[in-house]
Amino acid sequence: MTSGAVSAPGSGGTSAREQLGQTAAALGGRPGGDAAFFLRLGYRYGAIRDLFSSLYSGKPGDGGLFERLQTLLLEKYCERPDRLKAIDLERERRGSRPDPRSRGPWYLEPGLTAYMLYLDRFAGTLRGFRERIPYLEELGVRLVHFMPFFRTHEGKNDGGFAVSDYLGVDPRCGTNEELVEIAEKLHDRGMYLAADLALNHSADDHPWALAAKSGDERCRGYYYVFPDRREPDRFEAAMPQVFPETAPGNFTRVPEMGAWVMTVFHDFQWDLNWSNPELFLEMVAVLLGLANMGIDLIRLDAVPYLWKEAGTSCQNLPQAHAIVRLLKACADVVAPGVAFLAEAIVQPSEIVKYLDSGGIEECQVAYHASLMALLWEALATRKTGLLAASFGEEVRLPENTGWLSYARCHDDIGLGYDDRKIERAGFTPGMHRRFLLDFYTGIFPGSWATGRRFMENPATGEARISGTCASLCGLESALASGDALALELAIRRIELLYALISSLVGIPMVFSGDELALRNDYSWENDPELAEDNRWMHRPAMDWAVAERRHAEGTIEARIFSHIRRCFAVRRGIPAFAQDALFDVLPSPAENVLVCSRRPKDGSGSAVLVLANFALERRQVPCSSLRGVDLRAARDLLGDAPLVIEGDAVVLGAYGVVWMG
Ligand code: OTU
Repeated sequence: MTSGAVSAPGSGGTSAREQLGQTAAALGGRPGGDAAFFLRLGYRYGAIRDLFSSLYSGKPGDGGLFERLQTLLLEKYCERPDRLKAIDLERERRGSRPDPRSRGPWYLEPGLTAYMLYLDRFAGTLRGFRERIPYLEELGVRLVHFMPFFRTHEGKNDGGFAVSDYLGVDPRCGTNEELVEIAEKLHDRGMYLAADLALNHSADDHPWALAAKSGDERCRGYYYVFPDRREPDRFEAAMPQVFPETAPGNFTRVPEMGAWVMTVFHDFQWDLNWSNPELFLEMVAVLLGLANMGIDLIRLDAVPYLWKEAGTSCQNLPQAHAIVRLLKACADVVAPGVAFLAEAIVQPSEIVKYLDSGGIEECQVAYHASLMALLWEALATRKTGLLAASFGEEVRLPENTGWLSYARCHDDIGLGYDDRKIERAGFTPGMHRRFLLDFYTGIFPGSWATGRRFMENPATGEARISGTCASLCGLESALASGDALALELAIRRIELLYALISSLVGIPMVFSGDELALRNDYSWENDPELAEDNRWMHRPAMDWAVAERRHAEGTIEARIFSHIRRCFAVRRGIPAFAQDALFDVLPSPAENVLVCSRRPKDGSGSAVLVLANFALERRQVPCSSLRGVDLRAARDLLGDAPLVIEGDAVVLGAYGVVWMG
């Protein structure tokens, strides 16, 4: 990994560096203007070459492939707008931790907060979105997380995850130029943009798939295509199913091709064959094309699935990690300001491998799906045992990486808890999962939730859960019954969830509509394109008339919106809640209470205790069980009020959360 490596002899006798230099001139590069590119490439050359050959040596076309990759990187660098190159330099200068003088990477800024939205459902179009930026600023949002908005499959499109043009904005949303303008506008306001790269599969009407269907051999090689069932059957023997109810099996017969195509998700989503270096090069161009539009955080959809091998689960294979590392190294040469977000809904011990594999960077941020699922478990059981046990043993993230924490997102809630920890918390795993499914679908006696089972597997009884934050918290049933106490408790549950994702760990993220307590939207049932997929119930369209009520005192909307805004604002000023701050789960004095201590990593500044009561009744937390905070001086930072003390105990109301510091 020396800079000299770029000068290694190229195939035609001239050095690789000379060849690239000529290419740079041909591309209109300025003399000396590409120094940053060559410096970055030189620094990563060895890593890129080794990863590339570990994946692709011996593949057809091997000889010129690596040179083509370098030329591609240079082309994309030359295309990169100066505005973004300047941002790259600024972000490089910020440096990384643990250098105490550095500000650290942008995505670990203290106080960073995120908001996830579907453009069409939130604002209609990109133009509409521009008008809504002040709304997000009012809430205190800094990172805007767009769901997919590129051209998709006609008809069903899995919420945009069946992409038919990776670099063409869906005309219903707007134009590429408008996207670039939005990114610029966000940057001008000190905000950031996250967007998807659905890199595991394309739509079956992507030009590559269409070409493959009409007999193009090159494009056929971009997918997993088998003439008969022999290979598919070998694969199926060890592969789980993602959508067993609506898309059973992992292969689809395509009559035009007289063949079986791998389709792990829906039949219209064809898995891309990343073992083909030609496909890899295509996708590098896509990745860097996205980066060059001004996207700061690129979400790698379904990243555990990138590499397939018969006889394995086809998830989390070492080559999937090698691909992500190679993509990141390529991005670091062309667009070093860009970070990757891992969409890996697997065990935290597996997720962490997507952040860093043995000191080599992959993604920088990952969704904290297990925290999300644990919070819902604790609400249903009113006990914090499983949450505390799992969170207490939380894997430590590598330096310069962070979590994205959330209560709800566009997907279902999976029940992938660790069985041993379920047992240690006093439950039986199978029964406990069934209880949670019954609870959140309102079947369990006393349940307040109105959710649905998602993707029930009749063979195993397994399922996941759909529903909005508000409806799963009981707001929908409380409004239907008119029960004032139930309503108050539902609101408090939402407040509890947002107070915790804002304080426990990571960048807190609002799923669009949660800030107004939007309830399940049942219109999907009558839309033939959506009717099969009940995740649409928790993707309600923004109702801007309802949003107006956030300013009307006494409304539910005002209460939830101002609570989240307050969580975000207060959190920003607390050094103990910085992204890299330490945390400990303290032994809980009561089975319903979670006590967590957070303190700045470098020892400066004071600790803050996060206390949360998952019970329907008030609870007392004996001061003797709280350490690390000066109890006489402590206040509730979230409520900006003195603590309520009775005798020698701090009092928490029903579902109360206190940030004690
Ligand atoms: C992702 O989710 C997206 O978030 C979904 O909205 C898409 O439907 C899907 O990919 C296909 O593009 O299984 O139930 O470990 O769990 O990629 C959601 C990652 C999913 C998978 C995840 C997937």
